[in-house]
Parts: sequence; C-alpha cells; structure tokens
Amino acid sequence: MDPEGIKYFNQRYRLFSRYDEGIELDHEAWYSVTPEAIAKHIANKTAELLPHGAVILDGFCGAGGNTIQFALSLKERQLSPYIFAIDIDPKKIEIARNNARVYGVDHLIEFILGDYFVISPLIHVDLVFLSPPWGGPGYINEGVYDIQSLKPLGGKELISFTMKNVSKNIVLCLPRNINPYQIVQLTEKYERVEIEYNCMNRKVKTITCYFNKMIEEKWPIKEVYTEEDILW
Ligand code: MGP
Ligand code: SAH
Repeated sequence: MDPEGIKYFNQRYRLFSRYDEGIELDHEAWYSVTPEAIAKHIANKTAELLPHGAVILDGFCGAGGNTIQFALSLKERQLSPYIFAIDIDPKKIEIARNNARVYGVDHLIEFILGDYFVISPLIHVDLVFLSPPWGGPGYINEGVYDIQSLKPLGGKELISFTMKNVSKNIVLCLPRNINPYQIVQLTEKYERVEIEYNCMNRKVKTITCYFNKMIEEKWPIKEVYTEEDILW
C-alpha cells in the first residue's frame, strides 16, 4: 500500500466504526468517504428539520458514508423516510449497498446507478445532500480551494442546477480550504446559508453548508458579514 493509502487505512474505524464487519471501499472511496462521526452529526442535525415521510436524495453517494447515517438517524426517530442514493459509478453502488447492509439499513434506501444531473429532477425531495468529487486528494495543494474545481460541474453550476430543478433545501460538503465568501456567493437574494466547520481531534476535516430550510434556527442572526470580514 502506498503511504497515502496507509494514511486512509489507519483511519478506517473513523470512516466506518463497523469496518471489520464487511465494509467495502474502492480507491476513490477511501479518500472521499465522510467520517462516520461527521456523517452522523449532519444526519442528526437535519433529521430535526424534516417532516414524517421525508424524501432525501444523496446525489453523489459514493461508499454510502452519508446515506447510511441518514437512514439510521431517520429510522431512530421513526420518521419513515424515503431515501434515494445516486452514483454514476456501478462499483460505488455495489459497495454502498453492501455497506448499508452491514449497518442493517439497505432495505430503507433506493440505490440508483446514474448521473445526478439526469436523475435528480425526476424526484420530488425535501432535502438534497451533495458531496461531489473535489478533484482527488490533491485538493489541499490548491492553497485556497476554488469552488469551481468541484467535479463534474463547478459549485455555481451545481447549486444553481439543484435550486432550479431539485430543491433549495441543500446540504453541501466542501473542502476545508475553501474561501467561505465563495459559498455565500452561491445564494440568491433572500436565500441563506449556514457554514459549519467539522472538526475531529481538534482539526478541521470538512466544511458543511446548510441552505435555506436546512439552517438550524436556534442561533439568532446577530450580524451581517461583508466580504472583507470573512476573507482570509
Ligand atoms: P483529506 O484531506 O484527504 O484527509 O480528506 P485527511 O485525513 O484530513 O488528510 P491530512 O493529511 O490533512 O491529515 C478529509 C476528508 O475530506 C475525507 O475524510 C473526506 O470526508 C473528505 N473528502 C476528501 N476528498 C478528496 C473528497 C472528495 O473528493 N469528495 C468528497 N465528497 N469528500 C472528500
Ligand atoms: N459522501 C460519500 C462520498 C462521495 S464521493 C461517502 O461518504 O461515501 C463522490 C462520488 O460522486 C463518487 O463516488 C463518484 O463516483 C460520484 N459521482 C461523480 N460524478 C457523478 C455524477 N454526475 N452523478 C452521480 N455521482 C457522481
């Protein structure tokens, strides 16, 4: 195994606590899967805002790190959800289905092999979750990550497509080295976004953005930030 591979393998129980029970990952999944604690946090936080029978779409499901936690969290709350998980890669659909089986939630998820941009407008959803490819593990070498480096479409196109054709209630996973002002620029007039830094062992791992109805309302908005305030 190459050193980069060893780095991810050493974190295997952080990715999936039930790793030893038959979890499968492929090359891309090793470096893209959302660590379980972060995926669980996102799922628990959004579950509080979703109605009974909510429809959730994971547009880029990968190995299932997030999909599985959505299923577990909504099941725990007896919300009888409908969960759709799309990936364009047949291998990912195979391993995500296997991993969901390990966690006992495969029967709660409809896995769809296909292109997010083709399938998503066909589903009426309450929440769309997006964790697209960032362009490989070298994303961190960009210095400040440009939101337009997201694949297969830049962040602006991804979010405008989703808001127009799928839902405005979006949760988006982004690299920790992104310029937050680029996130704010994704919103249109009267739209809002909550930007959350997800830390593990005192280190920021990822950034999660909650748009519109997915914003936790318990924190009153006290200040309006300008571009100069949040540029670093
Ligand atoms: P990382 O920076 O590659 O790992 O990814 P780490 O362990 O923080 O590296 P270190 O050397 O700085 O310690 C951090 C997290 O980002 C991963 O656990 C994934 O959850 C997420 N991630 C990384 N990549 C390359 C992607 C990606 O392409 N897409 C998505 N959706 N998530 C990714
Ligand atoms: N959140 C996932 C990781 C997602 S990685 C987890 O925790 O496991 C990003 C995924 O997007 C990859 O599996 C890749 O195959 C998929 N992908 C890339 N382009 C896509 C497209 N157009 N439609 C659907 N999935 C796509």
